[in-house]
Amino acid sequence: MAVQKLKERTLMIKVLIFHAVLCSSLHGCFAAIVNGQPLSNRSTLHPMAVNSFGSSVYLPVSGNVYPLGYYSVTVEIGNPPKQFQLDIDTDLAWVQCDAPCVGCTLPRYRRYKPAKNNYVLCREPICAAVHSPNPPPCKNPTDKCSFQVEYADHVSVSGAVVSDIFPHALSMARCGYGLHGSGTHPPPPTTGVLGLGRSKPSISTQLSSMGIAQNILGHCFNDKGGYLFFGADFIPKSGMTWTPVSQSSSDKHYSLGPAEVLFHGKPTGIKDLHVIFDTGSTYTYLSSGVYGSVLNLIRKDASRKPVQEVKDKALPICWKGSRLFKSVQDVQNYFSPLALSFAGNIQLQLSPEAYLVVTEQGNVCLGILNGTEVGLGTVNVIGDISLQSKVMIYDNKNQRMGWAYEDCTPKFG
Ligand SMILES: *[C@@H]1O[C@H](CO)[C@@H](O)[C@H](O)[C@H]1NC(C)=O
Ligand SMILES: CC(=O)N[C@H]1CO[C@H](CO)[C@@H](O)[C@@H]1O
Repeated sequence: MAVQKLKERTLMIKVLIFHAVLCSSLHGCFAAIVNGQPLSNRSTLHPMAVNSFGSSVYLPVSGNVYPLGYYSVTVEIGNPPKQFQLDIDTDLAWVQCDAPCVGCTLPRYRRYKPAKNNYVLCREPICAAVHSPNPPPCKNPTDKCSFQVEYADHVSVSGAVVSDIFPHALSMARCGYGLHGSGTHPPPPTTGVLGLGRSKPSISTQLSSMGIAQNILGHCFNDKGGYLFFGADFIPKSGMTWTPVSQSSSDKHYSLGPAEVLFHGKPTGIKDLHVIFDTGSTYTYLSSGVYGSVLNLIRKDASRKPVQEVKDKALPICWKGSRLFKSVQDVQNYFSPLALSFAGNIQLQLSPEAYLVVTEQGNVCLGILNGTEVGLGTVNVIGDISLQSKVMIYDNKNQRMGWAYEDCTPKFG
């Protein structure tokens, strides 16, 4: 009964936005987008979606792992529509709002301005959905529905849920705002974050409940950007490896496990890793013991090659060659491929470019970091660096994940 009611209400919602009023590390006002348009407006949404093909939505992505540290898309929200550049994340999404704000990185005119009637109230079922499986933290049914997102490295954003119109799919993102700081989720220089998670209010779930696209999303990142899509039309026809995802509903992230690390195609004895996939993390993070073991393997291997360990401010572990490196292609022969092997010998290949970056100083650095140092505990996070050069598919419809190797050149525009 409650589920049925929730569904009806969800279809009436336009864009669900998290309007943050209180933050810890991120001080200021942010809002998150988690929804599409009402079902009754489907016919108007469809032709308006700039890059909508058949029953899929396609979005060009800009950004890179280094030096920018993030991937983003551009969306229009509100009426009249305003453009927002959104960081791509697996968790909830938000944009900076026009409200009293400490630490907002954008000028006021570029922020999202919610109207009074855009606020979602505690009594509305969508508020319960946002907090599911926990009850919403409400005192009164007529209070504004609040939310809090805790990122793994103790950055948290909290605020109120807002709904608004999300009229277009999008065009290319072209703004660059500078560099990311440290941690897996530093305050992004973008105007906000686009959430791709598995939770009820995720964009993918909403597009599918509105009948716009199947509950499938995919992304493909390279050093120039790439693309992102919702729906089944852009799944490669061949070369896909599929594996079931963990059914645990409490897990907001896509997780596969347990995994074993392969080095140069050989088992390493580093196994039973619990891994999650997180597009909001620039680098890959392994828990201390696993990190130490993998670091040893790579160091030992490198010690036999014409590279020397060196300090570089970009990342903790770096090597220099006899000449300055220009791209990761220059170091292909000095570093061995890693892979994660899941049940059934399903492998996710991590070639050197999926775990190394070449810095502005011409050194090559390890893009695998110590997760314990940033408070991730025993979880291993597969971040953007390791998701490059693959089309990664999250098939929520069939509870599976898949990938195929490709260069991720945008297919359109
Ligand atoms: C990872 O970080 C933890 C916490 O700072 C530290 O105790 C541990 O020694 C680090 N592990 C490695 C292999 O550097
Ligand atoms: C049929 C219907 O609900 N149409 C709505 C579509 O969206 C516009 C703008 O938000 C509304 O004004 C219409 O009533």
